Amino acid sequence: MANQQLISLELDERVGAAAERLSMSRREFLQFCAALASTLGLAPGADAAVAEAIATKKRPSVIWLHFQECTGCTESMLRAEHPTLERLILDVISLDYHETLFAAAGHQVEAARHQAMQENKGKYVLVIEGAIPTRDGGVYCKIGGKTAIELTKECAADAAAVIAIGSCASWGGMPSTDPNPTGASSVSQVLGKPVITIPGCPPNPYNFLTTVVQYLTFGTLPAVDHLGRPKFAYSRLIHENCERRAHFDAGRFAMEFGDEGHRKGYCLYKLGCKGPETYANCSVIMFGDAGAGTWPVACGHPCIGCTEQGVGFAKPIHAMAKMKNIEPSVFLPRIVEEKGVGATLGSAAVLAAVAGAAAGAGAMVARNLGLSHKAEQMEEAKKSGEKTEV
Ligand code: FSX
Ligand code: SF4
Ligand code: F3S
Repeated sequence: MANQQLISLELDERVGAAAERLSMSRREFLQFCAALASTLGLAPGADAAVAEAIATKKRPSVIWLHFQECTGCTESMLRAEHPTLERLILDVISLDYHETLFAAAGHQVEAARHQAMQENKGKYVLVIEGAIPTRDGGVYCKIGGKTAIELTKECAADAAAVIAIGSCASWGGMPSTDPNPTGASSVSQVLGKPVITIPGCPPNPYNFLTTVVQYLTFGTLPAVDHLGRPKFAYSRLIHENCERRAHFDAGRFAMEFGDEGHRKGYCLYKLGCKGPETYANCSVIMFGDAGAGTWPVACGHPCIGCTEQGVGFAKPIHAMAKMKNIEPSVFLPRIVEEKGVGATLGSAAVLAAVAGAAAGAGAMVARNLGLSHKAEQMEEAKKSGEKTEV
């Protein structure tokens, strides 16, 4: 059923002005707001509230700090290839302090931070990008004479919300990799309390935008899991919604980069894909609004688990993932049985792997996947013995 409230906004002048600012048509703007509302899992009718908020509400002041990182978060958020996304983020927030994007420098910049904090006391959103070095009193990252630890505490004191953006700020990320010489720590470790985390290296701009839009529209923050990750984005394993999932279930794997299976788009599990143990929505929303195929697995690279503490930058890229949940998504196409015995044996392997995963036996899963590999060999043998079907 069409949402009359949203449709009626198409004639609203405020919506017209917002759409013009963003170089969108009014309809595109409303469609985008509806998509954001449905990403958040909001009730019907909330899309109109989102559209009105983006079009009319005062943008929340954002103080954005940079510590130990590569600036990839900023690159992906605010310098996105696709101009609409970048403009939208900058239209939804008032970016009052950002070291990378500021034209000013030195004392001027520090003054701008103090001013923004004073004027928006208790109302601003603090975004932290990068890990915080804690060893040796935090001397490994200083800005304007203050350590990252001091700046984090100072800026968090009067913030309405703290968002740790990227894996570095969320759980230490790449800088915290063993042996972690600088004592790189997460924002919540330094503040001693939970914060919203949007991990990913880099994180997906939509997950940040959606979080901020919820705050702008309703003054609330999204529901989060035990690691502070918004549930709308991090409650499903990548493996549950992967476009290569049917190949996994059928036991069809790429065995080497560039081999036939890789070229045919088979599952990357045996090349070390960490999708089965990584919670994120990359496989569903992709990256950068640049269309289909814009996420690691679609490009032919295994997921390295960049959003997942203990997986990304911790497990070797080629190590096989631990299976957590191997129920296939109902949204994916079923296995095509007539494409050979691989499907039958592959399905058997999956069933056996369910038992293995339930018993927590990694070796069992590996053995069962070996069975899938056998299925592959049988498929090969079948092909070479018979005429190839088109
Ligand atoms: Fe880089 Fe951000 Fe990775 Fe870290 O993203 S993309 S190293 S998560 O903090 O800049
Ligand atoms: Fe996709 Fe990786 Fe799962 Fe294969 S193992 S289905 S490539 S997420
Ligand atoms: Fe990261 Fe894996 Fe997504 S590497 S970007 S979590 S597909």
